Amino acid sequence: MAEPQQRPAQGVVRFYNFLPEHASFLDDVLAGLARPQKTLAPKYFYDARGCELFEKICTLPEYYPTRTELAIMREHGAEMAEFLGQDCQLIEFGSGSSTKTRILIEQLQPPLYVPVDIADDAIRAAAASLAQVFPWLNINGVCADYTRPLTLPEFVGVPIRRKAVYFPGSTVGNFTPEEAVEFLRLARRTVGTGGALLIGVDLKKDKRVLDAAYDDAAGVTAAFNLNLLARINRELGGDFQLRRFRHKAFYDGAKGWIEMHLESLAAQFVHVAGTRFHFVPGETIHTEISCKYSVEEFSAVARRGGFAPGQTWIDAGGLFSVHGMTAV
Ligand code: AVI
Repeated sequence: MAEPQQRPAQGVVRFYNFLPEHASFLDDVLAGLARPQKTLAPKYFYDARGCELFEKICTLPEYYPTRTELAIMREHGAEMAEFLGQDCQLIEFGSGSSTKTRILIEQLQPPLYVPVDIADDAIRAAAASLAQVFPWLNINGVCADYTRPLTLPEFVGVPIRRKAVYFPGSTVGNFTPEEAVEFLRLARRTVGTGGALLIGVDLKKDKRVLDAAYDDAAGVTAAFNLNLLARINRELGGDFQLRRFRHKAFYDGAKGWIEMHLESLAAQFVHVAGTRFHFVPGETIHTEISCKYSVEEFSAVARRGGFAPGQTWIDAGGLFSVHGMTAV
């Protein structure tokens, strides 16, 4: 466990909202549904209902990533803290509500913790519960889209030797490899030369295991995917009939990623905010990819993003990896 130089008895908790005033959900939906391959961005899965369903996914027997990464964190959290070093400001991309984050904070004892997420209420809730568990922790909660260039607020008066981005959950897999390189370049700018990255990455494995993880027997992932249409109905006045679409997910070995779609079961018209969209039977809306990497493949992506591979931790079953890397 890293020994902090001076740990305050009571940490300071602040919030910043850097989201643009103009909500882009409607623009993105209209543009995505107008494309030849209809598309909706996976970041829109996570309204309150979507977050609830995702929490459920994380506990499903078929969905191994969450429990596997958690076990890796439990076993190697102290080594990860050592890799990051003392007085390391911890910047998490994602709300920071997970048990993995708690393990890392417990081990690292960072002088400042900065959760960055697009969902303001998720940031506030996570900060409130972390402040209870770690009353000494300074928190700068930032509501922002971390896939865009970002200047984080300073926190004066605490010693910071290094900045580290923590990006658990294999959320990097929801970018194409090219997008992942771009994302890592942004993360590299955030931490600066000599800064660090601790990132969870799902590994390549048997197609049957992957297919089941994204199309579970209880239908929770299907409900999660379909909730995107329900959200458009709720928030944008859409008229999707959910029973006329079905969840479709499969691992494409050639591409190295899971593809998730919503497939139209009939010829139909759907309206969103007054714009009409036509579907033929079998036509799909592409909603997500989830890339799976070998350690070597991800190391190559990271190098292109400006990070040198350092240490990698993997579970005994070879399902999931966590990489500690340094910005060069
Ligand atoms: C958030 N992300 C890493 C999940 C994944 O595994 O790609 C999202 C998810 N989609 C369906 N199940 C889980």
